[in-house]
Amino acid sequence: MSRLFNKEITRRGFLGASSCALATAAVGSQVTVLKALATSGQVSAPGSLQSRDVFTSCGMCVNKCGVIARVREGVIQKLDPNPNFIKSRGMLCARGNAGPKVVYDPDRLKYPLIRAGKRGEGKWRRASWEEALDLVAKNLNELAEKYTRAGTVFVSTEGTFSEHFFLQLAECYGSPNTLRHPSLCLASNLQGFGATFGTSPTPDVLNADFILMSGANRSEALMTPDSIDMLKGDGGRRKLVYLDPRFTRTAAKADEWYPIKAGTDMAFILAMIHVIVTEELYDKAFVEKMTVGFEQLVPHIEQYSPEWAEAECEIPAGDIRRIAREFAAAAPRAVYYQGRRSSFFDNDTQMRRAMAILNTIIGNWDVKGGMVPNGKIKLSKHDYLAPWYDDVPDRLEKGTVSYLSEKDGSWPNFREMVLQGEGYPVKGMMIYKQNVLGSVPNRAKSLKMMAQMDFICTIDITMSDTAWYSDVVLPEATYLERQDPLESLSGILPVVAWRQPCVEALFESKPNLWIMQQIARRLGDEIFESFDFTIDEHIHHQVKKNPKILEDLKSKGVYYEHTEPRYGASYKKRLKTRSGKIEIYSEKYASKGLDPLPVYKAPEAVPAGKYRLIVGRHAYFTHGTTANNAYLHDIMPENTLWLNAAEAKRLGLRDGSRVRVRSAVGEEALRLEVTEKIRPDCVYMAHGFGVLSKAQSNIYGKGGSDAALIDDKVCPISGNVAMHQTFVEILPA
Ligand SMILES: Nc1nc2c(c(=O)[nH]1)N[C@H]1C(S)=C(S)[C@@H](COP(=O)(O)OP(=O)(O)OC[C@H]3O[C@@H](n4cnc5c(=O)[nH]c(N)nc54)[C@H](O)[C@@H]3O)O[C@H]1N2
Ligand SMILES: Nc1nc2c(c(=O)[nH]1)N[C@H]1C(S)=C(S)[C@@H](COP(=O)(O)OP(=O)(O)OC[C@H]3O[C@@H](n4cnc5c(=O)[nH]c(N)nc54)[C@H](O)[C@@H]3O)O[C@H]1N2
Ligand code: SF4
Ligand SMILES: [Mo]
Repeated sequence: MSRLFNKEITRRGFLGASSCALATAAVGSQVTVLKALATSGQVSAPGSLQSRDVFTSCGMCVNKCGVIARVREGVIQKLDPNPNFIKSRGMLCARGNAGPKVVYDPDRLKYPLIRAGKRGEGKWRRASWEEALDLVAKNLNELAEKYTRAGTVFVSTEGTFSEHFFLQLAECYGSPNTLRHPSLCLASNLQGFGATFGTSPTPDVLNADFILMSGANRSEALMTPDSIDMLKGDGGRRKLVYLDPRFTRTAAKADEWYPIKAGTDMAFILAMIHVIVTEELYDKAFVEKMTVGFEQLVPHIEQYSPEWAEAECEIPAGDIRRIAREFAAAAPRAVYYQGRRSSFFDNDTQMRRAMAILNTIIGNWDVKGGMVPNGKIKLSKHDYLAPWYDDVPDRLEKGTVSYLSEKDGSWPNFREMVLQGEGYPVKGMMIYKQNVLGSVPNRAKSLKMMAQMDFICTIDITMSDTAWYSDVVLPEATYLERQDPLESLSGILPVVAWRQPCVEALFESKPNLWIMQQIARRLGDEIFESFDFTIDEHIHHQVKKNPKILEDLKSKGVYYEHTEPRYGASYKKRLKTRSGKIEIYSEKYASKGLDPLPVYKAPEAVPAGKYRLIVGRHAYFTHGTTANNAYLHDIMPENTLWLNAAEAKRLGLRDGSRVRVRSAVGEEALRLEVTEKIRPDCVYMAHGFGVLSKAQSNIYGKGGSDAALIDDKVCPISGNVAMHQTFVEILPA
């Protein structure tokens, strides 16, 4: 636990302490902020003035780190890491520390709002919950009547435990059309690893002696515990080889960094396999016992020599050969870390297949320091009976890709069909915790899609761009103000996390379950029946087979079944693949007419006078969610366009000057950051800026939107978007 509590720490102090990517600092007192809001008549005095420490989970990103909220005089003064939550290794990052500012943010959503002007004009009328919910239910009923229940799409992102209730509403309402974040994020990853192993395993970063990473920028794109373990390792033998067209903070920590040509990682991986196979460095016993298809791999891989790969990926053949030998020598405590976001190129699924195969042949499966299948602690499921509707068609974009997730869908394909008027009309959008206009590539198309809607309702905590273009905006209580259901997080050390209210919900914000219940009630008894429970009842039901879970959550803020990894359990079972073994050669893919072994396809060359746009994370920001947070905004007020110094010189552009960036689908203005830290053929910008919503008062008008520039290319196997296939030109502003 931090000793910083009770010390007056200024905001500058906080910033100084968090200038490294992983910060464990304290946020200064919120009392003044709250008092300022109270005297301006914006907030009532805090309901409870007691002081207490509350176990809860961070809600600033997907990691859900364990938190102890220090509540003093009814105000969240600061958040500390919960030392019992092993997954986050006693860390709260800069965003986690800035959490209280989400609650005490003058820009947060306070009341239900109904659009008063044109969409996007920013004219709103404050409404009562009663009126706003009636309007939502009336529209959902009308949409069902006119277009069937598939005529409304339910859009959401995982990250709050309450998404569950939103998906339940979609199911009970009767829409097959749910669009979740995986087709913007990790769908190709899940597909490529799933096709090989029957599951997407977790690299045992803490115990691996050799880690290879392709663009998984863990020092800035934080994933716990990997971001911390990657730096520490367990015994000082660790070697990290990192490929990225940019010199990131991960590159700075790596033993070797190669500025790989974007989109060519598969060439590097195939050449590694080539060396390991031809030099017989693979694990023969493992391959024999645990895999199918090695005999097809041998002739297939012959064409992919290191010399061939060097011409593609621009990593010297000698280095590829050496790295392959070192990697095999470190086996099985060696991993090709697959990363998370795999929305880079349209061959991402096959690229992840290649990674999985490379991991397989060195025999690193389900052993210490290898690729470990995830465990998950069982919670009892909440059973409900969704009404049956006869006239509901299949998902709109069904059949557009080889493997479409029924639950997650494919955002770009879905949107395209709506725009082309194919299939059937979709005229309603219910949106929960997803910022479509910031997160789905080709913002102009998303705006067009939204313009075609009869009705859009967004449930958010701030006036996101998507809320700004909606008809009804409903304010959810923030993660520090609500009780969420328990969440079982899978991993090498599976854990149950929970989220308790630290303070009463401010203004008129309400938890998602309440909002869903109120909508369900208005949609009729048959739907409401499934929602007729309290959150406490739901939680008690979740732990009914193991009440110890709740006891531990109350006393420690977290529940673990075991706190040391357990390896090898999967060897006793059939894997969830067709053959029951690890599939180097995929019969499943062959039967769908897909390449059963990964075949290299070079990315389109960068046209003369243009640059490839690549995007990614900044440690201080979660997508578009935290850029307006006053503490974080203070550290980095806008994103910039990284351009290689030699190119800037050639174009006569100076560091700090404003430029226009133009792609085939949009144009944005940004400040130029001239740097040696990027290849000359790429430019880079951090994701999450360039907002349309004037209600994001700190960041409106600052930086540029990557979603406005990125073209909407799609992986034909998984339906994931491909974000790095956009070329831009740079013009003086
Ligand atoms: N701070 C912070 N952490 C986060 C998140 C966040 O928003 N903020 N989001 C979380 C989520 S949802 C996700 S999915 C993960 C994302 O985790 P990552 O996938 O690791 O994150 P990105 O920053 O998107 O990674 C892009 C990196 O790949 C590089 N790159 C681009 N093209 C190529 C290429 O062709 N080859 C190689 N080798 N590298 C390339 C980019 O320069 C960039 O550094 O991060 C998670 N962690
Ligand atoms: N251009 C571009 N697009 C991308 C990416 C990229 O790098 N570049 N990355 C992709 C990836 S990996 C992912 S995972 C997706 C993420 O896509 P999104 O989920 O759309 O990402 P966020 O910007 O975090 O948007 C979350 C929204 O939820 C709101 N929110 C936050 N907390 C709460 C809450 O407690 N309750 C409610 N109701 N709302 C809340 C935020 O205010 C915000 O409007 O984006 C993808 N899209
Ligand atoms: S990584 Fe940071 S923002 Fe994400 S859950 Fe952990 S503390 Fe919160
Ligand atoms: Mo993601």
